[in-house]
Amino acid sequence: MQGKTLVIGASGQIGIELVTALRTKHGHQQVVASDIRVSESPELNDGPFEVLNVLNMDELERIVDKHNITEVYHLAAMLSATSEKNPERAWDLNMNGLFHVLDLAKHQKIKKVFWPSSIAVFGPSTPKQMTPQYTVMEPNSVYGISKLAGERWCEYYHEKFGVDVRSLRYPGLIGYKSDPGGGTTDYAVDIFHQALEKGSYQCFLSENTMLPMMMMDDAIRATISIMEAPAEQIKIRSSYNVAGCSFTPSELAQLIKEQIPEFSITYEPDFRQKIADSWPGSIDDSEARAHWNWKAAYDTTKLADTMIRELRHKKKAETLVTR
Ligand code: AKB
Repeated sequence: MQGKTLVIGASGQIGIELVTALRTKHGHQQVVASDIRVSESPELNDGPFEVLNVLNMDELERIVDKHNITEVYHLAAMLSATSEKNPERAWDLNMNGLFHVLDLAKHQKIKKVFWPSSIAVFGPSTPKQMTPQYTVMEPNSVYGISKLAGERWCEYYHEKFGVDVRSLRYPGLIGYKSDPGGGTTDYAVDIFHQALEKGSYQCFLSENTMLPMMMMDDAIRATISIMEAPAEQIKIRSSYNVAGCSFTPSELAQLIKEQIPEFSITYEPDFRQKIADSWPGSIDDSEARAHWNWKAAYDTTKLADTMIRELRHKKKAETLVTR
């Protein structure tokens, strides 16, 4: 019998969209969604769902056995801003969750693992523009340190134990179907909601903070592509740079103003500014392009247009339902 796929951390920003995409592709019963809490999301509840704390190894193993899981997308993690406030919990979740999944793969319980890394693996001493795959990496955020350590462990488990683990260094992810939580790049999603609801936004990063970002459709496509690529094409087992587009808050605000002329923005940088200042402005993803044919489809203008159009539809539909 064909094994099933388990998505851990399915209620998060990527999880909801990834589960939907995987279920459309492989069939609803083939993809088990899981998260630490019961989900109210209709997208997750139209197929199997399990409550799972990835820090509980016995539970993880029980669910893997129960559903005959052969592939795991392990997305449960604490993001950059929340991690700064809870360093020990962040380290525990981000590292031990990964070890549990890698150990199951080492013992052949599961055959393939996806684990997300982040542009947070880079630090203030990393070259800022077109940051290459291989470069100085001295992250100074709790989240970045955990992601860099995770990358080293992924490569180690591949080399030593033959674990088929694949990973991407996600930039900030921008989508209209699900909300981010606890990240430094979250402003670039919130701004669209506030622009449509209130016509103004107070940004927690300064106006010229350039960061790498990616439309969620691109991120889901990259994730599924790297998992489907033949093993010999995956030549990097730590994590691949992937680029979408790069913009500053003021550039994004300008694009929003073109469609919502009354929109205004103010800047009140907080502790997240320091995290953002330590990250690259743009990413060189030559290896991902060469090895498994990666190419982003969304530039900043297409991203902004899509967000505004889709959020308008969504808000209109919500108003009709509540009437
Ligand atoms: C965050 O801001 O923490 C995340 C990330 C870049 O990994 N979106």
